[in-house]
Amino acid sequence: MSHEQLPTDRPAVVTVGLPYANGDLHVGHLRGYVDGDLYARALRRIGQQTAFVCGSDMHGTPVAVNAAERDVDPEAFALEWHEQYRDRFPEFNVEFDYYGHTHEETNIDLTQEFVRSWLDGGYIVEDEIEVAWDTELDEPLPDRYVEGTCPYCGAEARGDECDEGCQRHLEPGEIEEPRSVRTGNPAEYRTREHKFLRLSEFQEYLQSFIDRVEGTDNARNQPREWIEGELQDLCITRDMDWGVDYPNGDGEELVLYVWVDAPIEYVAATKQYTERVGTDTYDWEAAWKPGGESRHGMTFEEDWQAESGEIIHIIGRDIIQHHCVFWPAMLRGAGYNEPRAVLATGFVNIDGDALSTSRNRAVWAREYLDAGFHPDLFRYYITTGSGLSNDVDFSWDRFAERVNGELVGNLGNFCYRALLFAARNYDGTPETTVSDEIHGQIEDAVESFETAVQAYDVRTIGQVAVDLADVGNEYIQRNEPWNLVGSEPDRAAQVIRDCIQLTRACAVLMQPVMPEKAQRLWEQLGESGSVAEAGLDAAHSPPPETFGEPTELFEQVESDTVEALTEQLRERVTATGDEERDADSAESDEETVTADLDPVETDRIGFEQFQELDMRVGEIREAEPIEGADDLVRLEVDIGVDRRQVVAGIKQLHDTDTLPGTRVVLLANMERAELFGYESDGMVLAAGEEADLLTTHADAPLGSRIR
Ligand code: B3M
Ligand code: ZN
Repeated sequence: MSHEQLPTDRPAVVTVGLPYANGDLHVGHLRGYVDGDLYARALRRIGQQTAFVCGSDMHGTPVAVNAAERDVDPEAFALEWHEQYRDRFPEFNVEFDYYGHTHEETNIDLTQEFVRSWLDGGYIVEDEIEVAWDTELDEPLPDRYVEGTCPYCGAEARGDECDEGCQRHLEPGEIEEPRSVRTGNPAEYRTREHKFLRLSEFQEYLQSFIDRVEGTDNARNQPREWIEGELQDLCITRDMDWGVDYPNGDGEELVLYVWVDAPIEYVAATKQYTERVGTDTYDWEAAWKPGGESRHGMTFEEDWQAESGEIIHIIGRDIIQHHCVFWPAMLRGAGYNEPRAVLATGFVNIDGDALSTSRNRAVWAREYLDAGFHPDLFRYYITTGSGLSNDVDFSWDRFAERVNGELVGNLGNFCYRALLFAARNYDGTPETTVSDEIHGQIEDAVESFETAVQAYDVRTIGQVAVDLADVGNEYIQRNEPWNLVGSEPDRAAQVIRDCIQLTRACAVLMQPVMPEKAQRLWEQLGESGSVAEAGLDAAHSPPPETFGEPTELFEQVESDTVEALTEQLRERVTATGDEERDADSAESDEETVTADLDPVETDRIGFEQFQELDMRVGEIREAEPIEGADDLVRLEVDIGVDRRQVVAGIKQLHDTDTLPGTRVVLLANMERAELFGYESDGMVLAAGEEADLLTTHADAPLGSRIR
């Protein structure tokens, strides 16, 4: 059983996870918004009515903690960031149909309406629980106000999320050895009364939902573990002032947990979009609410097929549980439609290492623009640098390499050559029809675009035009029209006619990923309208008869610019690293570790026996915790001659985010093993209780054997 093919005649809504209004945007944030914008544009391109909505996440401790640190009012603090984001997104050609925020009245009202529906449905219970308390301040410590140890994986965690370990959501009272973030004191647990959404009521529903939701594999598979086990009720209230009040005057001192009102903003923003443009243009209820038929008495299967919109969420892979477990239950409990697809993106690494704002290892949105680069270059780089759910590396070197090679050298070069030749020799499009060969190539490209939209394959959508330009470059090179104009004018005209059609198809197909560049190319082809509004068929229709000489679409990124930007980043990271190392060594001086040491083996081995061990210098490229396994991490290790997937039991001992880029020693001829469904093809060597990873200290190339 699967969903109807896109485009459907129902309205679609594409959303991206709401940014917390609490700090500057960097390229890691931008990835999801650019992916979402590309996908929404691609949906419209295939004729799907689409609203693209988002908003700033204003509430919760992520905002309150940062505002308190600066001693400012959380509302004013969040609003300031909200306004910055609202203005920044369009600078990257991320054009939401509505960009709101969670503190707007529409969202507050709608959130309270959701809660009332849950109350009416009997989905809310009240319970006494233990919450962390700062005894010095005599105040409760919700969520990020408390830190401690994750009860599931032992990693250092925040009150409501194991952000550095197993990524699980943590309920109040679960974190072990709690400490107050405000005073640094150990926190105490105190009994308080709170409201809970009875997730267990939705277990059967969620099990059926997860079988039909589309999107990335991680979003469809990870939640199984959570919904197959016992579903813990979700505490939906907090002891805080900043947030949406719990409705009905009940629980007066309580606000709703930020993860209640945040996703509801997806609905509120769509509603506000309708309020702005009118229901004839876009009907938010058709997207979010079930159609005419009552769902009463329907099976889950009949139900999801009932008239509903196409709701597509794009999120970071760290918030899968919120979107594939809590959110569908919240929607169902209030009688709303469920998501059709959830796409969970990987993270952005910087120069091979995890992006870390605290280590200053980040490239900021502002910094990119200040360097004078066009937003469409970043959009292309970030959407096509890896598959959607994999991490993508950002480095200025690679950025320059890809822009210069793929955009300047391939796409830009092809279009420029074709247009210039056509303008000079024919004043525009030569009078002949497109050859079968090129018509077929364009047809294939259009088809892979359409298939990629069905498959939520953002990378392919972003790549199609560049691949088609490859075809064009090869074609023009092979046919050498410049040698034919004099001797075989008809053949020359045919070749250029074909190249102009390829250029036109490139403009149409590149529009979702590089909207501004596509529009410029469209105009160079003599068009005056909007390429966004021309349908996908425009890839095949003839271009205007006349147009003038073109200008270059892309500019080369100069190597001294790259060097300067790389240096700037390195200096910043090193400066922060030095400060941290100073602090670390001061700490470690205090504790001298004496391990319980094993005596040395008395059985000696020969050199030949030693040589049977094929140990290689490697570098970790990717690292991700394996869900459900207490201490396992899946690593991708580059050993020069090969790239190996290795499962290592080091999750509790290392910060997974910082592992990529680490040099290690890999036992490459270790027997293959399967752990938690993942094949482990090698073993990373480590020493001691803390799994201190073995490494080399000079520059032995990757793949060198240890002898
Ligand atoms: N504001 C940011 C995050 O956890 C959070 C997303 C809300 S989406 C409804 O990535
Ligand atoms: Zn954990």
